[in-house]
Amino acid sequence: NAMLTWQRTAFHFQPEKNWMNDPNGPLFYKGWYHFFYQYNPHSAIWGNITWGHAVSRDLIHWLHLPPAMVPDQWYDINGVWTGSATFLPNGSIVMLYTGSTHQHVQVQNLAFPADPSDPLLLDWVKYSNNPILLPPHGIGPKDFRDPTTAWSAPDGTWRLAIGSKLNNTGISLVYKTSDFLSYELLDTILHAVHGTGMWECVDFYPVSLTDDDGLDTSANGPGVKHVLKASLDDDRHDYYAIGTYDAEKDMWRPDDAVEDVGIGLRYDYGKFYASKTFFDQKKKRRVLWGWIGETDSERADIKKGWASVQAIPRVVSFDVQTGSNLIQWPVHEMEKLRTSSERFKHIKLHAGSVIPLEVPMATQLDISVEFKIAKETLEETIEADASYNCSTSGGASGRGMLGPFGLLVLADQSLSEQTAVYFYVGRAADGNLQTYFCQDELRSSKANDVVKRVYGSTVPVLDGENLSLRILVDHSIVESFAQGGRRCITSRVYPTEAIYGAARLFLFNNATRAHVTATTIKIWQMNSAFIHPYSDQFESI
Ligand code: DQQ
Repeated sequence: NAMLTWQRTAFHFQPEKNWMNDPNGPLFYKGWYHFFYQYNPHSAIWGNITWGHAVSRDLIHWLHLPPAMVPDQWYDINGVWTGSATFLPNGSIVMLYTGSTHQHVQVQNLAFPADPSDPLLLDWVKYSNNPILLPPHGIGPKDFRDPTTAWSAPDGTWRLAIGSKLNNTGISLVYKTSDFLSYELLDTILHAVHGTGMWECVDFYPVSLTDDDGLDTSANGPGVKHVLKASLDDDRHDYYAIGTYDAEKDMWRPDDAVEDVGIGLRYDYGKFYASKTFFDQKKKRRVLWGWIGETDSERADIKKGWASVQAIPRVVSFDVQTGSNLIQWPVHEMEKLRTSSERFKHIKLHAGSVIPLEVPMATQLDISVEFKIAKETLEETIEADASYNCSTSGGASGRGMLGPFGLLVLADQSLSEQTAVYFYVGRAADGNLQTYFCQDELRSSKANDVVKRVYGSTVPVLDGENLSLRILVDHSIVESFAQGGRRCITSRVYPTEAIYGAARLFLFNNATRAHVTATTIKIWQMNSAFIHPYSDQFESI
């Protein structure tokens, strides 16, 4: 059971025990970051859904608080499901959430802080006239959930979006309200994508084209684009697209129809779902929370007494360099957990080599590496490899001329267990180089009840750029960022041998042709975050 204990994370958010899923209503209020989440207080599997609650000064160290809302009304007795917070101009908070009724119908409800002067927002009141919205005509009673944060429209009233589907078309409905008590369904929908199924946890927000600062959800105008995100119930990934919001018509259109919501970009190509952003007024940034589920068995989860973690909160911004994707980067506060570091320079990785990186411990790490492929190898490689696909490639053991190369994390000395994070470079049909970023879990664990995959996608690499990786290793989670956050991949892994002091770290180059140099390597040991259980003494903070 030392193995099961080891799997608990040190700096990724998780409750003290039991089941967690979606992030809910994240917000910053009177000096505290609030994080609510879908929680089962009674077991390590989904059910009895309640809003768990925790607060933090810095998004890293947390105080657990009592549940904010429990299923205790006819309109949410089968679950206090996902919702979002909206700040009114006077600074007060409106919380909208989905309730699953006594008849399992999905309805929308309203709640507010019982005592706005309490920075910890310990008590929540459900509105006496709940539910405020029932599934509209033509929408299935179980296809109507997860209200967004509201934004203000040019006419001075509010808008909010709710995900649904019509046949197999994923859609986002839009409602208009001036007081959050009565609502009007607009005849136009925000957006629809054929074949994408039910849209869960829709998120809709502006990004600035001119600077890195985040924008308030109501911001619009020149120099602003809008991101629409949907969590696809059918394939369990979070898809976003960047586009233009017409505030007069209440419709959004993707910049590039091929990269539309549900068929184009994902926030994360690994395990990452039901995410939600909020605007952090304190640091003028937009922060993304995402649920990282388990990929072991329910039996194992019950045995260990808990399930799921949250990704490290990520700052999201528009990538001005490519103009076609977001940048996601761990909040800078997490760098406070860095302790000692190891630095290496110019390590040559000959084709076919594996090189150990000596670090004191390899289970709580923040790793950053840059790679350079020798120019000659690039020029002489004519191989057309346009059809490479991380997921079907067979992973890090498959060999091509220019890849795979990267790191092996949570590996044991004999490499019998290893999680590979790597690049693979191919030549597309048009003759240009195409870079793929992949994460291979196939050998991550000897346990036989674990789902193991190879995840990944192409990643944009601009002229003159080196290839770069940042990898957060935290016991059973590997969260990786390529090219400064243009693409992300998160894995849950369950090593049986590569744990505690037996965990190792390696560089590898499994290419047949490419000589690769790891030009700079920085590896930080990471402290554990303080995660405090709740006690009444916090009420006096
Ligand atoms: N989880 C919630 C729903 C949401 C789903 C229920 C997404 O509101 O659609 O726990 O994971």
